Amino acid sequence: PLPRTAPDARASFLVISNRLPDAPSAAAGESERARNVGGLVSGLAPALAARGGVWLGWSGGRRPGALELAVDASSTPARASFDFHPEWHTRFYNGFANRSLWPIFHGFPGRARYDESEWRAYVEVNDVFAEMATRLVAPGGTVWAHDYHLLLVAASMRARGHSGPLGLFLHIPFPALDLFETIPWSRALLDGMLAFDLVGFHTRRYAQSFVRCAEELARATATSSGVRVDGREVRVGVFPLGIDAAPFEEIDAATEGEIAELQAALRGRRLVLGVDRLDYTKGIVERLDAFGRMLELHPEWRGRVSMLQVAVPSRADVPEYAEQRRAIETLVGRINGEHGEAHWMPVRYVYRSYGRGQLAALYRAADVGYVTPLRDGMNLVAKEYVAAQHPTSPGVLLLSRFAGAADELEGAILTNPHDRDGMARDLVRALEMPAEERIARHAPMLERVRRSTPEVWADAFLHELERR
Ligand code: ADQ
Repeated sequence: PLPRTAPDARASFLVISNRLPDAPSAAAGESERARNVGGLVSGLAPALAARGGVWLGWSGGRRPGALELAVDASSTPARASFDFHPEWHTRFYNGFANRSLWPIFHGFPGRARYDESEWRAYVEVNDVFAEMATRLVAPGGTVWAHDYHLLLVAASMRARGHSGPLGLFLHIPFPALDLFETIPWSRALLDGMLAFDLVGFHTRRYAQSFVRCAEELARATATSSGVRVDGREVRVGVFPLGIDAAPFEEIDAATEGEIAELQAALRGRRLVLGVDRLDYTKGIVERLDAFGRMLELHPEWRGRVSMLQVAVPSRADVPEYAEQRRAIETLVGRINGEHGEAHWMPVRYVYRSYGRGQLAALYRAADVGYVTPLRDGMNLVAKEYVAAQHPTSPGVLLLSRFAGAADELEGAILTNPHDRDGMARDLVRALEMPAEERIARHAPMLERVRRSTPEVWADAFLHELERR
């Protein structure tokens, strides 16, 4: 642990996220969280290195008893972590964060449930993060917190005397006022967010919802840069996160081999691909259902197209996720049973994670990137699919209107995942799109994806956060 008495040893820059980017997985099926922040690491690494910053997060371990801060200064970036009390894993992480905030922020009031003891755990864990953070960072240092797990850390850090800039980036959507105010502790959450100096979102719409909630619930006044509340300025900004395109563009020999094998297995059939964490927000059930509907409406496509759905295990100890998994498995069985032939399976489904090279191979081999979340903060899979296409024979991105990425990827076919027949029609349109149109749609998207790297994103956020 860092000595509390040596302020000089404290960092001038601190990143906080619930999980450390490469923390060992806490429970079977949780390693995907680690992967997800992969983009974040590459975005933040340069800033962390340049400033000698530290990344603070939960270690992934669970242990009752005393809280200890473990600092590993030898890793790059330097890391600091602590173990959760076992109750926090249930109440804070699986509880308030994933069964209250996650569903309501994604617009699923029917799935959100509220429990006082979970809320108390959320407040407590945010307080613990704030205490650890205050020990690690100089009082005037810059702090950047990530995501819905940490909405209350700024208020708690201020109370502990932190005076430097505090920023929050929310990786998921921010809901409309009518939904937000159904949370029993909406006002406390909002006040917590308003204690930051800068709050960043992926899209304008989320930023606008936040400003609207602040106006309505906290009597804030909208300004050109955010809101004014209790005599303070809180800046609100839009910072769409991107990906490092290069690893998806450069197909190496091993990946070439994977593509060849896949193509041999397809035997000339077209491939429609879905890749997601197994989560009800991703619309996997609706997507499969629309694929089945397409085969009914357009029997000419039977035997000529296959769908592959790759689902990464996620939050498997939360009941809604286990139930979602069963729903997907049942539906895959039904579609294959109803439409399949001895020589042709309409849907292949795999429940596992893939390495980046393998993902790149799948993306490149797919004629249609079928990315149809019901609601998604951004959705990086859509961008990875674009990056992995061959510029002279690209596939088609069929993208949900309700993914943040829809604001940027204008060459995609935008679809409504709640409209089964509409989505089935859009699938056929994607499958039948002539090469010329595919190229014309893909080229500007690729340009955009290449330019909008995680590093550009991190620089923009930090520049705004530290602007006086
Ligand atoms: P996620 O909901 O996890 O992230 P997403 O943006 O799609 O969603 O990122 C998923 C990442 O996991 C991608 O990099 C993808 O390659 C990887 N992945 C998915 N399936 C995989 C598989 N089978 N094997 C291996 N890797 C797989 C949250 C928000 C998003 C937001 C991101 C970043 O919900 O909306 O885009 O944070 O801010």
